[in-house]
Amino acid sequence: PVVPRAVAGKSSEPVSGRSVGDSGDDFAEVGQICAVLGTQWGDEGKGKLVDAMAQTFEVVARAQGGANAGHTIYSPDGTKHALHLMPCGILNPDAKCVIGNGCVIHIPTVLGEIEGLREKGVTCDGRLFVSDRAHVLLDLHKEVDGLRESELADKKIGTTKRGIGPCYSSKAIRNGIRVHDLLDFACFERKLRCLVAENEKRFGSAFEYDVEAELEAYRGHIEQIRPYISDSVEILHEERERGSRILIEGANATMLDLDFGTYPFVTSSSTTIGGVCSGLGMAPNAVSHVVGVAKAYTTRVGAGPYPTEIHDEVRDQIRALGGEYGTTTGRPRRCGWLDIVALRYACAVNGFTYLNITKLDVLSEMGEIKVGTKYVTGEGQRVEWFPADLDLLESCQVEYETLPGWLEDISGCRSWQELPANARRYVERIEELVGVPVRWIGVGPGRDALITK
Ligand code: 2SA
Ligand code: GDP
Ligand code: MG
Repeated sequence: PVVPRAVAGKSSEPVSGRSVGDSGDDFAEVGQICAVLGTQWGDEGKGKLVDAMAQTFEVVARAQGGANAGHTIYSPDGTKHALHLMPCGILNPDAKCVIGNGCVIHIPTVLGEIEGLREKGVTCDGRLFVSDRAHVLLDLHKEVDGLRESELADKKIGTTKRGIGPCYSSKAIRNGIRVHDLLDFACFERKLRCLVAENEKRFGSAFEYDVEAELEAYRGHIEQIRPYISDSVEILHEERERGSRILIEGANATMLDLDFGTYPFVTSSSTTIGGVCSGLGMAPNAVSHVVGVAKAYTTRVGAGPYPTEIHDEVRDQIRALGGEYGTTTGRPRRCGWLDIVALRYACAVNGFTYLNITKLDVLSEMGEIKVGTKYVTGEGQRVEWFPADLDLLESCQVEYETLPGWLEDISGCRSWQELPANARRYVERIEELVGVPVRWIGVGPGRDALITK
């Protein structure tokens, strides 16, 4: 693995400054195989970085998650794309895209995305590979997701109701249906009927699911998805051997990880670096760099502890300026200040070699910006490591550092030098607090609104 640059010191002088597109070798520093992962509770802008980086990669792969993810990207002509299962690399017409074995795939959603892209002039034919080892997420799983959430009454997780938890449950309990099973309809039907019987037993008459309709629909879906079904593990291995650059697109984020997140208020996949290896059949020593994407503030959708959450009008201001509404469900996102305790934890778990700070432009109207640096318990004890105990977390107060804002529009800045001194100081303070270099800074949703530091 390539050793990252040292963190720039405390100097407020710019260390370098070129904007994306200045040279043909942007992102060369991340080496052959790079993973881009969320550091917070999702929606950090992973899709945008992946889209920008993907222009120089031969392969872009998703390792986990399903259509719960929502990645919004814009092509240079301004066309908006909200992708859910499709890797954001699809906008590079020369890139191969892989939906890996660790994903849970709602086939009609993928087909819908293929069709939607085709209507916008983007073809997936011959360059989209859907893993035969991935699990098929059925409408049945969505129905179960809704039923489980209803049962939780006032303790709901706040899932996207896309069937994610139930599909990964089927996988773990070993009665799931893999993409490979679709190639033998009798086998698919047998396995599906087993799942139905199990859920009828579990939920009784509340389980309202039309198995015949889903089976019938799959007769068509299977023919449409068949050309894309592949052994993605073999494909990725061959591409790696050939020297192709492979970009791995994370979905959801560290604090939603099944193991490391705020369990049970998490998603059901491994959203951290371990999930990259298991979700693609990628050896850990093959990954040259791991880039963590962090919003300049934080957001969260769904329930669960959120130490730096803001409850006053500043929340509304951030939500409005940042357009903080779910890409998949349209739900308003909870908003808060940057949380250094959580970010340090994410850096430790994932081994980030670089950070991308996104949406810095959204803070441009703030006179002062707060950064949560420590948690303090009711008894006055400092908590500097993100705790497993959610009660402890809920009872903690956050200690903040306040930094001056810059109060000017930065959305047109394309170099580090162009950023106002206080904006640079904010980024440098983050580097100091977490000890990982910030390499890219997002100042707008467009592909070009990305500063290389
Ligand atoms: P699930 O559906 O079982 O994965 O939900 C479990 C928790 O994970 C959260 N989660 C997300 N959080 C942020 N963004 C996500 N994707 C969409 C987006 C969300 C949307 O890009 O905006 O549109 O609402 C995402 N997916 C899952 C979820 O809120 C639960 O807390
Ligand atoms: P993801 O799930 O991490 O890919 O993020 P989402 O796409 O769900 O949400 C991020 C939103 O912020 C999208 O609407 C992006 O277009 C937008 N976005 C990404 N980076 C920036 C940025 O630097 N500035 C602004 N203003 N918007 C951004
Ligand atoms: Mg998202």
